[in-house]
Amino acid sequence: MTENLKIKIIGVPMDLGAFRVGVDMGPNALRYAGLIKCIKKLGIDIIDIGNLPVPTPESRASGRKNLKYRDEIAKVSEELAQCTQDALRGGYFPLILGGDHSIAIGSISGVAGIFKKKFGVVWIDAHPDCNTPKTTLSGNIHGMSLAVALGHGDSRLVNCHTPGAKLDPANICIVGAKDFDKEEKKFIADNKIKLFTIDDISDIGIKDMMKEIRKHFAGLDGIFISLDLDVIDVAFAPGIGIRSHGGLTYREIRHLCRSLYKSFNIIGMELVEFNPIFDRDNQTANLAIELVFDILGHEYGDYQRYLELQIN
Ligand SMILES: [Mn+2]
Repeated sequence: MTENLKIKIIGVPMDLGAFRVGVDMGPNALRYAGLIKCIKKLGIDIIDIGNLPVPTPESRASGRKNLKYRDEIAKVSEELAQCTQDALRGGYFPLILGGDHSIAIGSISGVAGIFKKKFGVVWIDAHPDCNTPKTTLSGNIHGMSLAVALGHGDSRLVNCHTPGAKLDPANICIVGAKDFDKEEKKFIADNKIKLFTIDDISDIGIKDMMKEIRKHFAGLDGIFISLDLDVIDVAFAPGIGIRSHGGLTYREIRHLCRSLYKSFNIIGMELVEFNPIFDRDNQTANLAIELVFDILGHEYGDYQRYLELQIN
């Protein structure tokens, strides 16, 4: 994947799908933390198309209680789908910076525009985001995006970019989930979705889990990574929309991302739910950059930052 790699950065300052202000600042905070500068140093061709326009929640009424800001999210999703598809068509690796996890509706629709149903998604997240307007407790669309990609829920969202489901339930693996709504458990079972909970990872370890994911995804043309940073324990990633204890450790999430690089033809990724308001000393932003490097098959971490300080 890294030979002749070209990256297109797409910022999506979306916070209409979540309930807390701050994740809209994610894309710019990652830029400020040096994400693009660091990638450029590798000699990789990188274009930043900037941020897609997203209305602020204060400027709108939220609409239906079980489907908040549906119209606005649908519109941004259409644009993101087009940008993602254009990036892939131009031979770029789309690196999409959220924003809350509702952006997956657009990004996965864009990937589906090129790869049809011959791609898989690794959904790395503390939550499975498998609610529908019928089952949601909060009405926040960031908890529905995976169900939408599979063709369930509000029809305007489901029909983003092209009509119907974008993803076959067999072509998804949820990794690291630990907080489920009751109806989500049923959704996962009914759709026979491959799931590795945080306890499964504790039981079998990342190595054996990866072996199973490779088997599960055999025969697909490419893999898209949807990385919700709330899968990481708050001790290592405090700058998160929904913070929780008991998530993946620093070592586990980095190992997982390096293993994904070694295992798959990764065609694009999104980083979501980074909330710089709650970050401490850029801890979460720095980790997010390291995870991007891991997924691209490059090294970046404390030691490289130390060397940069010595050299400059
Ligand atoms: Mn999520």
